[in-house]
Amino acid sequence: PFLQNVLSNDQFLYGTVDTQFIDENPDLFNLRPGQNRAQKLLYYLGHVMVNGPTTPIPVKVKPSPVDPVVPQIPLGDPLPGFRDILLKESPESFAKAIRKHSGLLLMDTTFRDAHQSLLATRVRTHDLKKIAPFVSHNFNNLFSIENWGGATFDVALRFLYECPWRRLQELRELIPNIPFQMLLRGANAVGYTNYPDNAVFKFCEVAKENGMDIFRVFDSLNYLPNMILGMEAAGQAGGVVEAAISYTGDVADPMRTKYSLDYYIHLAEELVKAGTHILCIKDMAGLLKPKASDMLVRALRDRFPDMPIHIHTHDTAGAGVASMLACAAAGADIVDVAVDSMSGMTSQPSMGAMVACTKGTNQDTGIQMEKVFDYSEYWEVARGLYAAFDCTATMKSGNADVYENEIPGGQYTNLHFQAHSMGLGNKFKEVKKAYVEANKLLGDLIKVTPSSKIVGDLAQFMVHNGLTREEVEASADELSFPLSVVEYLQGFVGIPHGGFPEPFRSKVLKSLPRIEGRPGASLPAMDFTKLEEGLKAKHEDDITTEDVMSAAMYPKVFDEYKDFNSQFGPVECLSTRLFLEGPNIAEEFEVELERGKTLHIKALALGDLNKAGQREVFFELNGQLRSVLVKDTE
Ligand code: 3PY
Ligand code: ZN
Repeated sequence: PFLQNVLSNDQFLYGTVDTQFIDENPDLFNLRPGQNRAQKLLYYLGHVMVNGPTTPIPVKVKPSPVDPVVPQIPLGDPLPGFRDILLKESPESFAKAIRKHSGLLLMDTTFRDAHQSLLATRVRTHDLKKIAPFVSHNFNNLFSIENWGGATFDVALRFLYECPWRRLQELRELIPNIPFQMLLRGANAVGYTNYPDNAVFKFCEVAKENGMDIFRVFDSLNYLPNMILGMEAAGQAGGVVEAAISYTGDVADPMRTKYSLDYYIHLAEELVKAGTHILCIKDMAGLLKPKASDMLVRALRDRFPDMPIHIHTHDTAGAGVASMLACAAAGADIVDVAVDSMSGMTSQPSMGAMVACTKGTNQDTGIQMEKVFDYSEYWEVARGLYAAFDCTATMKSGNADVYENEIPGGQYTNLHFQAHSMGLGNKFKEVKKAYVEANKLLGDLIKVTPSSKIVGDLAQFMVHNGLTREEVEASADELSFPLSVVEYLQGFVGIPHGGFPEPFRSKVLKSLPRIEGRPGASLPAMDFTKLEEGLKAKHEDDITTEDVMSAAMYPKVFDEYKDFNSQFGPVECLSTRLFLEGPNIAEEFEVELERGKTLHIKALALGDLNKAGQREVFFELNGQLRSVLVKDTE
C-alpha cells in the first residue's frame, strides 16, 4: 500500500520545514513501506551525487564517460552448443562428448575470474547482460563460460547491492546454449570457512535449479574429505562435477619435493575414484611453466585416457599462453582464457592469442578471430567504467616474481593495491617477501582461498610488527596472531598435506581446542526453515529460497543488502557510471526497471546545503518534477 511519507510531502520537499516538523509528523518518517522503486532510485542517485559512490573505491578515478557498444547479433536463436548435449543427456555422456571432441576447447573466464583478478570482482550484471547474447551467438563452441562462484557471490551482495542469483537467472535466459561453470570452494561453498554439510548440498541444488551446469570443486588445502563433500553436493544436484587439484610448487624442479608429480597423480587417482566427471588442474597463481605443464598433463593423460582434462592458470608472470599451448599439446582437452582486453597479468591468458596460436593445428579451437576482436572491443570500453577498481591504476606489468612468492592472481592484485595505498613504494616487495616467510612458517601450504588469506594475514602481521620468521617462531607462544591463523591451526579449514607445523602449532594454540578430521562433520546442520522465518520477520519483501541461501552463506551481508535495497531500490537497473557517480546536471537518461517499464529521468539541479546539513536534489521523472532530500555526509 502507498503510504504518505516525507518524500511525497510538498511542505517537506520545498524545504519550508524546521526540526519541529519531525516531532509533529512522525508518520511521515516511517520510510520503509510504500516508497516506490522510481522514487527510491531518485533518492539513490541524489545520494551518490551528493556523497559519492556507495561502494568503496580503491583509487579516485572516474568511470569512463563512454558506454560500450554491443556488436550486432544475427536474428533468431543461437546455434546449439555443448549445453544442448548436457540437457539431452547425462553429465557422463557430456564428459564423453568433450573427450571425443577434436581440437582444443576453451572456457571463457571473462565473466568471473578475469574481473575478480583485474577489477576487484566489481563487474556488474548490467554489463554482463549486455554482451551475453553476442557471446551466445558467436561463441557457441566454447566448452563453458565461467560466470559464478568464487568471490562474485560475496561481492555482488556486499558491494554491488545486487542479487547473485538473479545474475545467474538472467544470464541463463540470455545464453541458453553454452554451459555455465562456477567455482565452488568445496566445503567452503562460496565463502571463506567451512559450512555445515547440508548448506553446501542445498547451495548446489539451488544453483543447479537456477541454471548452473558445471561445478569446479576445490579445497584450499587439497584436503580430500572436503573436496569429496563438495563433489557429492554438486553431483547430487545433477551438476557436472569438475574436481580441481590446486597446483603449487614446480613438478619439473627436483628440489621441490613436497608437491611432486607423484603427489598430484595420487590425488587425481582419488578424485577419479570419487567419481569426478572432469579432472582439473587449478593453477591459481600461474606457477605451471611449460615444462611442468608437459610433465603433469602427459602423466595424467597416460594414467586416465578417458578422462577430460581441464587446465586453469593465471598469466601473472607472462608465460600463460606458452603453458596452455604445452598443456594442449600434452593432451589437455580444455584450457581457460579470458577475452583479450580482460586477459593477461593476474587474469587468464588471452583468448585471441590461444585461438590464433592453435589455428590450423590439431588444437584448432574453431573460434573466429573477428568475433574475438568484437568481444574484446566491448570489454575494452566496458573496463573503462571500472577504472576505480582496475589494477592497472597501479600495476603496470606482469611479474615473474610470482614463481617465488606463489601468490594467487586475485590476491596478488589485492596485496599490490593495499601496499600502494599505504603510499610506500617498496611496501609490496616487503609484503611479498613476508608472504614467502609466512608460508614457510605454516609448513608450505597450497595457497588459494581461504588458505591464501591465512598466509597473507600472517605476512601482513609480520610486516606490521617488523618480525622475521625466526622471531615469530621463537616467540610464537607470546604473540597474538590474526584470528584466521589461529583458527587454521585449530583445524577449522581442514588438514594440510604433510600435517600442521610443529612445534609452531602447539606454541600458538596452547590449550585451545583442535578439530580432528573434516571440520564440517562436527558442525550442526543448518535449520533453513528457522532461517527463512527470521528473514521474513526482518525484511518486508518476499523471501525466496535463493535469498535463504544467500543468508546461509553471508547472514550479515545479506541483511545489509536487503536494507540497502529497501532504502535505495533496484540499483542494479542503473548503468555502471550512474551507479558509481550518478548523472551530471542536465543529463537525461533511461532506466529500465523491467521489460516494458522504463523510467525517463533528467537530473535538474543540486540544492544548497540547508540548516539540517541536507541538500535537495531535483529531477524530472517521466516529465514530472521530483526532488529528494539527501543528507550531505562529506
Ligand atoms: C576463489 O576462490 O575465488 C578463487 O578464484 C580461487 O582461485
Ligand atoms: Zn583462478
